[in-house]
Amino acid sequence: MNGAEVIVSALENEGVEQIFGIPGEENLDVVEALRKSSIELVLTRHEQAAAFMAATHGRLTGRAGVCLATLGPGALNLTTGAAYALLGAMPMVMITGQKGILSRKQARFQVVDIVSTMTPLTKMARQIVSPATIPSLVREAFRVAQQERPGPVHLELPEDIAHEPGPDTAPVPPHPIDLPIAPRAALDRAAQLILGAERPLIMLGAAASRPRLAEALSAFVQRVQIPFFNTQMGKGAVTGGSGLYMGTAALSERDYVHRAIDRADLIISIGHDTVEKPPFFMGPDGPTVLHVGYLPATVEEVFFPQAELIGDVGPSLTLLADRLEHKLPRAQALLGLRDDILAHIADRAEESRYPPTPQRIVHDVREAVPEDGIVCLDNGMYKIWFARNYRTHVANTLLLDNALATMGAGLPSAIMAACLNPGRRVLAVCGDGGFMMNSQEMETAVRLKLNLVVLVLQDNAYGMIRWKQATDGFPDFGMTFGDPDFVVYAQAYGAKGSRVETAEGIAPTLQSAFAAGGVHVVSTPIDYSENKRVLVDELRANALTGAAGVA
Ligand SMILES: Cc1ncc(C[n+]2csc(CCOP(=O)(O)OP(=O)(O)O)c2C)c(N)n1
Ligand SMILES: [Mg+2]
Repeated sequence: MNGAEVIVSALENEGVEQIFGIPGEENLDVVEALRKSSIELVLTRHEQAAAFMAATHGRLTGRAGVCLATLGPGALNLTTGAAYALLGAMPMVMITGQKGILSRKQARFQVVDIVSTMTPLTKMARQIVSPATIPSLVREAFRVAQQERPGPVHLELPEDIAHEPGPDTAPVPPHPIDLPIAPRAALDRAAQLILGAERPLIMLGAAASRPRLAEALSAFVQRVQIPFFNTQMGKGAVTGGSGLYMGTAALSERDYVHRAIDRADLIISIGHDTVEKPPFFMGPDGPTVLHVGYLPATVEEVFFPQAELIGDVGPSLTLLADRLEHKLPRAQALLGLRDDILAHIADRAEESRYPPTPQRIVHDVREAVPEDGIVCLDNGMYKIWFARNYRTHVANTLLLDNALATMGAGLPSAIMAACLNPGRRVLAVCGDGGFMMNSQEMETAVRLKLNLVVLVLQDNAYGMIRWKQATDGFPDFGMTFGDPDFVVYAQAYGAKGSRVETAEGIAPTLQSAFAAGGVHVVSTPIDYSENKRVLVDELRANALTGAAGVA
C-alpha cells in the first residue's frame, strides 16, 4: 500500500462516506485510491464551499466531515471554512496536498506553509512525513476533531509520501467513549441553586445544538417545566417544548425577550459558547448564571457565571432533572411574560405590502417548511429576523452561523443538509450578496440531483452594512449593486427559477418549488425599511417602557 491507499483505508475505517473538494496534481494518488474505495469524491466548484459542506456534515452528525484540496491556492481556499468550523465548533478533517518533501524537483513552485497557516485556524495541523504514521495520525485527527469542543483538524499529505509504498499497517479502530458525568456534589449544588430561585429561566446556547444532545435536553426542559430562551445558534435545540419558548436573543439587549431575561434571578445557561454575539450582558446587578457545559465556561467581560455544572451534558441533565422534577413551584414564574413577548415578535407578520417585509417572509417560510424541514441561512440582515421570528419545533432545523458569521455558507450548508436528509425539505435563505459568494455550487447541487430550494432576498445591496451605516448616522454610500436575473441564472445551471410577485405569493411559490423537486431558486424583493422601524425605533421605545416595568 502507498501512503494514499493507507490514508483512504484509514478514512474508510472512520466511516467516511463522502469527501468534498477539488484535487490538484499533488492529490492524484489519493484520487486513485478513492476511486478504488467505498468513499464518494464529491467535486465542488470552490474549496471554500467544500469546507462549509464538510463542517456542516460534522455539525449535523457529530462525525467529522472531510474535505480535500491541493497545496497552496487550493489549501488557502479552505481557510474560511476552517475558521467557520473552529468558531462554530464543527468537527471536520481537511486533507491537503503538498510538493514532495524528500526532494524538491519544482523548487518552491506553489509552495505555501499551509501547516503554519492552518495552525491558528484548527485544533491540530500536521504534515504527514511517512506512510507508517498515517493510521494513528488519522485516528488522532478524528478524535481531536470530534471531541468536545469539536472543531477542524488539518492533515497535509505531500505527494511523495502519498506515492511511497509503506508497510501494510492496519487502521486504528475507533471505540465508543463515554464522557464523565457531572459529579454528585456539583449536581446537588446546582439543584439547590435552582430550587432556591424565584424566577428561573433556561438559556440554550450553541453547544445545546449538538446532535447527540437533542433527546436528553428536550426531556430535561419537559421535566423541569422552566421556560427557556435561546441564543441564535441554540435555536431549535429542543424538540417540542414550544409552550415554554420565550424567544430568541438575536440582539444583546432591549429586545422583547430581554423583558424576561432582565427579570430572571437565575439563568441556567446550557451550552453557551461565547463565540456568539452576547445574548445578554452580565453586569454587577444581573441574575446569577449557572453554566451547564461539556467544558468550563470561558470568562468574558460580559459573561462570568457564578456556578458551573460540567460533564457530559445529556446524562448530567437527566440526573439534575431527577433532583428537580415536581419540586419547582416557581418554575413558571416568568411564563406569564411569554404571550406578550411573542405577540410583539409576531406583529405585522401577515402584512400584504409588496415588496414583502422580513416578518412576512419569515412567517410564510414557516408555513411552507414542515416541522422537520431544515432552513439554512447565509449571513445578512435577514438572519436577525429569522433568529427572532422563526419558530422551530424540531432540533437542528434552523442552521445559522452566529460565530464566524461569514457570508457564502448558506447554499453549501443547505447542500450538505439535503445530502444527509433526502426525505426532508431543505431551504437555503440567502441575501443577494451572500448567495453570489458561492452560487457556483448550484452546479454541484444539480449534479448531485438534490431536492433543494434557495430563497434569494433581493435588496440590491449589502443590506446589513447599509442598515448599520444608517443607524450609526453615516450617509447612505457605497453599499448597492446590480443583481443578475436570478430566474435566468438558475435556468443556466439546469435548475428551476421563480420570482415572487406579491406578498401573497411567497408561500405558494415556495410550496410549488418544493413540490416540483430538484434545485429551485425563488427570488423575492425585500422591504428593509422595517429594520429601522422595528429594530431601532420600536426597540428603543420598548427599552424605556420595559425598564419602567421592572420592579
Ligand atoms: C465573507 C464576509 N464578507 C463580509 C461580511 C460583512 N457583512 C455582513 S452582512 C453583509 C451584507 C450581506 O448582504 P446580503 O447577503 O445581500 O444580505 P442583506 O443584508 O442585504 O440581506 C456583509 C458585507 C461578512 N460577514 N462575511
Ligand atoms: Mg442584500
